[in-house]
Amino acid sequence: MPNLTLWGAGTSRTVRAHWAMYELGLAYTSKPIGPRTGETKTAEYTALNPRQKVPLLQDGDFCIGESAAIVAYLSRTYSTRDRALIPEKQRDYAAWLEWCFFIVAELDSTSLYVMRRHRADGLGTIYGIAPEVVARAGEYFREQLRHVEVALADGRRHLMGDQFTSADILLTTCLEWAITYEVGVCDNALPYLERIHARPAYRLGQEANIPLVPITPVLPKAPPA
Ligand SMILES: N[C@@H](CCC(=O)N[C@@H](CS)C(=O)NCC(=O)O)C(=O)O
Repeated sequence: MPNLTLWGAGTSRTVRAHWAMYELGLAYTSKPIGPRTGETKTAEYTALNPRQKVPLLQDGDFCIGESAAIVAYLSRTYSTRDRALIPEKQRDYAAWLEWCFFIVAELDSTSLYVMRRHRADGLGTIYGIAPEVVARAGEYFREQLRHVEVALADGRRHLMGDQFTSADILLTTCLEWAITYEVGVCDNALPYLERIHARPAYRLGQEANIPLVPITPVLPKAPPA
């Protein structure tokens, strides 16, 4: 019986791990701490994760951070014949890895997270409000999404075809994030999202990701006058 504890709730990164737990039918303890609440900065949490970020997974005495790595680890460790979130065949595995890196590097870190860091209603008060950067990052996101549009154009149900994988978890969170930011998504993404939203584990993962207390941002101290 695994001893799994998942730290973090309330963000597009934390939901990935909650959702994967439900896809794999795993029981786990949730510690729904939030970013910028001070909870990631406690001595207890910093000892577990010096990066002071969520999500973080504890599996017994093993700790792993980075949402994409957590879902990959869970899939690799706890997939069964009926529930597997990673393809087995070597080239399918390579293609899956390519999707994961593409989504995390190009869609998340280089586009959506850049927008979040520089939007006035995001983290702009910390990293600098920069409307032009936000607009360009949105355009870059749309350009990169061409890769998704072309792939889904052949009518596949999921990124890897018939098999739902953790790459679909990553992509869905980025598409939803882009819709929230009114960047828009490509045409083929809409029926794709409908298919994904019909998954029971999707809904359960969303519910598990609701923070117990509202996240109140801790703003940086004003610079000395
Ligand atoms: N690349 C990381 C990003 C994690 C990350 O930036 N998490 C944010 C919330 S989405 C966080 O924990 N920030 C901590 C804080 O500012 O207190 C992942 O995908 O897990």
